[in-house]
Amino acid sequence: MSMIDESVSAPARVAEPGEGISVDELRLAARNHGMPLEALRYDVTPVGLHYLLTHYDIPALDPATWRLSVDGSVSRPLTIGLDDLHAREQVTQRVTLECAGNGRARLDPRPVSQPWLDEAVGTASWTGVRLADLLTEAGVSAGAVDVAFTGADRGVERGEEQTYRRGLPLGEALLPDVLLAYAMNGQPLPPQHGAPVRLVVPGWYGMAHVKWLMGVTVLDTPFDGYQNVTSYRLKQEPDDPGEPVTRILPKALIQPPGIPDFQSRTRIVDRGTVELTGRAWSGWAPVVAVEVSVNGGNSWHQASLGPQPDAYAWRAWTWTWDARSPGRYSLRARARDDAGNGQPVEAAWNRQGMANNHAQRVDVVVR
Ligand SMILES: Nc1nc2c(c(=O)[nH]1)N[C@H]1C(S)=C(S)[C@@H](COP(=O)(O)O)O[C@H]1N2
Ligand SMILES: [Mo]
Repeated sequence: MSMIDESVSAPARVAEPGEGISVDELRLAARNHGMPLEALRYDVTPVGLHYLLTHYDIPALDPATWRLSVDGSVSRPLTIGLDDLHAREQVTQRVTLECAGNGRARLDPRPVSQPWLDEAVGTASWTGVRLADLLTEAGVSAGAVDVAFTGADRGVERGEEQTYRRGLPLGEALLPDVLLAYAMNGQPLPPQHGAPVRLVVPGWYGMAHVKWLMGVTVLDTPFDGYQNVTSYRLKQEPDDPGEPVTRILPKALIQPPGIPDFQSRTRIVDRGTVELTGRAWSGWAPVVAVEVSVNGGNSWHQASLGPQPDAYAWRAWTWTWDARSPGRYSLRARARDDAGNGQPVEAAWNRQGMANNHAQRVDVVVR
């Protein structure tokens, strides 16, 4: 690790009251695009519409010479090429990914970082091999506790030069649904989503799904890297150690109805019956209820749920809105999962703006 001057790498901070989004944040937002919300119509998000987040640069890896090492506290370290991965038993799973910073731009005060509103989400069909199969082949030592996943991308973050690296508790890494994925929606991974191979940890927020994977290292001491110990923590004060960000809290999104106003994206619909639809997901347990409210208050209407596809993929919901009177409305939706987790209507504040599952608001003018 080397430290870089503060003029190059600003310390974490929250915006001053009334401080607008800066050019630096806009630059991040333009690189790390969201999913256009009309793409909530798809069961599986087309690759180019899936949200994207990359801390540093997209690295260029040659699939022909790429090798993955599986090492650390194992009895038989492995070095594996792409052909070798392709020759192994293949698994395909539909998984909803959401960035842990989704919703951050609505917090007040606003944590200065990638300024997501509601759109840092997407669902893909991932194909690859089970991580557990490789770990079993490598022979995990008895005292192992964590597994570290190292990407190929390097940069500076809050003054600390680093390679993107995340740790996962061994028990989670051994779950049978964790994949080393080499295909997305049936095609080889595109560069921006981690080519040639990325980790997919169904149910976890985005940061766990390490792209451009180069190394899997079994550790017999807890992983203490930047992306687990400093970043991705739920904390109120800068020096508060905080709790780690893990699985995705339940969330429902509304596919915005009608047509948008270009600038404000306020929706315009004709009065009458409006079929509202959207998606809901949770990384803890299947979604069991979605409710919709019109103009706030305590009146929540039960939506109908579509089938639950794979365990960690979003499910569709619908609710018929009787929008008979012209006027301005604000629509909200909230989901609840089978583990009893729900969604707050107002955002719960934390310093990094992580894991915020407050209810989306869609403004609609009925004409
Ligand atoms: N190597 C590497 N992996 C990474 C990241 C990164 O910057 N580098 N970003 C993470 C974060 S914060 C998110 S939200 C997801 C985004 O995955 P996507 O761009 O395929 O949607 O990738 C994760 N994996
Ligand atoms: Mo993220």
